Amino acid sequence: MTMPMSPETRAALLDGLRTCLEAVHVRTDPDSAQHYGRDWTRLYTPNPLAVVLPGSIEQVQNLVRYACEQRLALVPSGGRTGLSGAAVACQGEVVVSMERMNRILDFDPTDRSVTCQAGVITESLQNFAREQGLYYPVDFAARGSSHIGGNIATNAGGIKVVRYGLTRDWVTGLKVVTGSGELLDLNRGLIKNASGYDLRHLFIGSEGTLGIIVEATLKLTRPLCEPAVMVLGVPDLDGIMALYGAFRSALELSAFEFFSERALRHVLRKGLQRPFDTETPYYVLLEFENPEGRHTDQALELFEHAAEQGWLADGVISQSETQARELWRLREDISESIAEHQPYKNDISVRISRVPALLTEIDALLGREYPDFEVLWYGHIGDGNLHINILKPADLDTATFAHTCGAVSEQLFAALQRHGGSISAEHGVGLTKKPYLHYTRDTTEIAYLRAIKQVFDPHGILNPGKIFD
Ligand code: S2G
Ligand code: ZN
Repeated sequence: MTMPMSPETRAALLDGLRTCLEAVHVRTDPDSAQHYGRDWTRLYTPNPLAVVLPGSIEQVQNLVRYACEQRLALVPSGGRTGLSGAAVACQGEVVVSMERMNRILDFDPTDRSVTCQAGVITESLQNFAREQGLYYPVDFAARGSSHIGGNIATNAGGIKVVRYGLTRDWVTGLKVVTGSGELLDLNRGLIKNASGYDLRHLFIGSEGTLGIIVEATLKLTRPLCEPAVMVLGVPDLDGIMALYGAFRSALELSAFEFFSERALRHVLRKGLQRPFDTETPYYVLLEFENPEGRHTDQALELFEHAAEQGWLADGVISQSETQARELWRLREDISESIAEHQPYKNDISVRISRVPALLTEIDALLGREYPDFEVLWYGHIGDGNLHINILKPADLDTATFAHTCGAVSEQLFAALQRHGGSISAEHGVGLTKKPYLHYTRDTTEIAYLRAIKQVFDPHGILNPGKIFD
């Protein structure tokens, strides 16, 4: 816990912050503390010293230099849609919101690249790309709230990774203010640049602990042409990866997701329709380009073969863009439909080849350890990424529930370690997964992470306590 600050010290620090940017953008009201002091986790009480909203790179540099002088912790803040507490300010830190730095600065049709400030909303960038006849293919349910800067700081993945990869694969340039207040202008949009270490990749996924991302250059691609969506009813876990092998060998998949019947029931309660009459324990949602219905026959042949093999029991293929969107909602609306149950979330990954063995092992573990809890499975199974959500019983207090789930997480992560997996596939480490980092990174590697932190944030002011202490 931080030492209580004297009123005089607090007043002096706030005055100091007001020398870095306009006083109106230094907020200390309780509503701002609540709104900017936390992400989508609900395990921590926001308690920032202040929230500042810089409007320029120079102001961000002034803030960092002042924070260095005063040894003042800064929490960089985007859309705060994170699920690991990485954007939480509960120790008297200063939240540095990039909300005001939200402009698209440049677009080049030849380079097919766009340069934007960190505070651009993901969906705004996606819409801008569409207006240019192009596509920014990193996509997920939080697109309407998340910021590009936060997507880069967490190397956001989402629902199209099987074909388009992660945020990391689309960043061709990055401007970052380091923990010393220096501005780095990295790679500048180049496709090829063999001039030494590629520092941009250190900042991508660094969760605000190495620098404050202020601008990014991102490449764009051609749009998906008439994507078709199939939802398949799957009788058992083995069928899921068998379907993946069959469909990916014949079609260019842009998504391969799965979810359980339990997850589907929560989404249906919000008014959506079942994809078909048959109820099965699991469902696969896959998407592929289908210009003029060119691949429909092939998809239906694959469907028939899979049915003969017993990999699926029923299914539907979208007949229109509207139906494709409705089918996607069955998967994308899961997270929001269960939020009221304050779920304990695990977001794990293994190599695709290890998914069947891991699924079987974890299914047995969770059945044994969580007999009374409702456990939901869903995720980007095509990337080897599973989201396991345990819903908090209404009559169980949050602390007891979190402690119980945390104990099972130790067993879950030990199993994951045996399969060479990661305790965090896409949501990051932040605060919630920090105690388990050693299951994925060994002591040698963690020592190097700390050494890198020391280089870029020598005074330890950037998001201290996130990822590791
Ligand atoms: C998903 C969204 C956050 C969650 O739905 O793919 O990444 O609820 C998740 O786990
Ligand atoms: Zn996800």
